[in-house]
Amino acid sequence: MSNNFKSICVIGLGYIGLPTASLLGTKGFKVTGVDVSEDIVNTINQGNIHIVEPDLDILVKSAVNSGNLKASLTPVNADIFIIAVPTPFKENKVPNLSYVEQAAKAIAPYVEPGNLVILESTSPVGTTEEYVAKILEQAGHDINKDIFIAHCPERVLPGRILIELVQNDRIVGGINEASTAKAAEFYRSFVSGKVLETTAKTAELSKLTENSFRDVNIAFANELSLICDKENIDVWELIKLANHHPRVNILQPGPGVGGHCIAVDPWFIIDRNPEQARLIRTAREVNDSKPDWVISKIKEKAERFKKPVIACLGLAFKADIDDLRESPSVEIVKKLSALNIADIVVCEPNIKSHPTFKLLDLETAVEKADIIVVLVDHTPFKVLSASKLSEKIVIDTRGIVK
Ligand code: SAJ
Repeated sequence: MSNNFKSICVIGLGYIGLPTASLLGTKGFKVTGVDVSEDIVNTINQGNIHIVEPDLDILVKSAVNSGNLKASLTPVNADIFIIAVPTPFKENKVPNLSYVEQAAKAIAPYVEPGNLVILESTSPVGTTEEYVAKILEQAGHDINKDIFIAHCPERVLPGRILIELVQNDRIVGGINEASTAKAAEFYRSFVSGKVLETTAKTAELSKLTENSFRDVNIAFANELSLICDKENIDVWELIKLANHHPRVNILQPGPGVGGHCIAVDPWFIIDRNPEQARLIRTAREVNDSKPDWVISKIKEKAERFKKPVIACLGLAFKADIDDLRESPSVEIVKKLSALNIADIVVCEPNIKSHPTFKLLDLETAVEKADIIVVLVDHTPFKVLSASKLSEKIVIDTRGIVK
């Protein structure tokens, strides 16, 4: 543990804040996790969790039981403040920084000289300086003398969060050199990967760049899937073959790109650099148009029936998680239902119920279906085999039915 830092206040107890808070709690820090939701605060204080992530339940229970993790509705004094709130975009794809603003305003009265404030939320270039530092300065802090402020973007992959929180390299960028050094010292106390030092703005853009890189590469795979469909070529076989080249590594096509990161972050670059970010914008458009293309394929097949039963397999935005945020599968099922051309049944093994869709188990959904649409490559779906489904029409957006 870092010598000077003993207590930590984490703002936002979601997919990043909660794993971070509980991990730090088990590393000897006294952690207070703050969230605006009373339900979340109560759940955590009982040693339980409100999200699905491998091993997170064990970690939270152990941190809470040891007395090192407490959840609260309001911030407390601490040596370090970590802001891990969402940074979504508004209707017009303009970043919505209101949660960051609220978080910075909420901690301002509790920050004291010598404290370190870290923004972990994925943020447009300039947010650390123009929002966090500015708000703390307006609250009366001398941001270049009294306190340290840095950005350290989270880079963990949902499903592997606890492993990646420790093992990933981290990029730390302060608003000045002293802030960078303080923040880097803190991360080095619990990260086994490299802690790389830079400026706040470079750290912000590096995170956006990583997710845009992935988005552009998925768009390439999605574009190939349209070309292959037209040419009647198996896109999965094509990619497998092309990837034998030592310098080619094509990603996988799917029903679109979901989640709260890859489908969002590129817009933060485009918003500030509309004339330069041409490829990044096109990739976003290619990926965003994929759900409608999948729907058109389903419609084409459904026309052969009077009113078919369509089994949609998977709602999550990717395999083996319960997270439905920005999920192309949800978009597809919703739009398909609105067309009223079929009876839609849904199977999503990672959630217990859904407010709009009635969920069935895999066997029942498949048995009832005339058309099976694989939307997510969840492990339990991998038992599906083409030979056993020969009576049915299968639209496999993930290439798992062999
Ligand atoms: N997807 C494809 N084809 C692929 C890979 C992914 O269609 O070959 C789709 C997925 O199905 C999903 C979406 O892309 O809908 C995003 O999934 P993902 O696994 O690529 O990424 P996320 O959103 O779960 O997490 C990403 C990660 N970023 C990178 O890999 C560069 C993670 O490290 C970041 O911390 C996270 O975004 C974040 O919070 O920003």
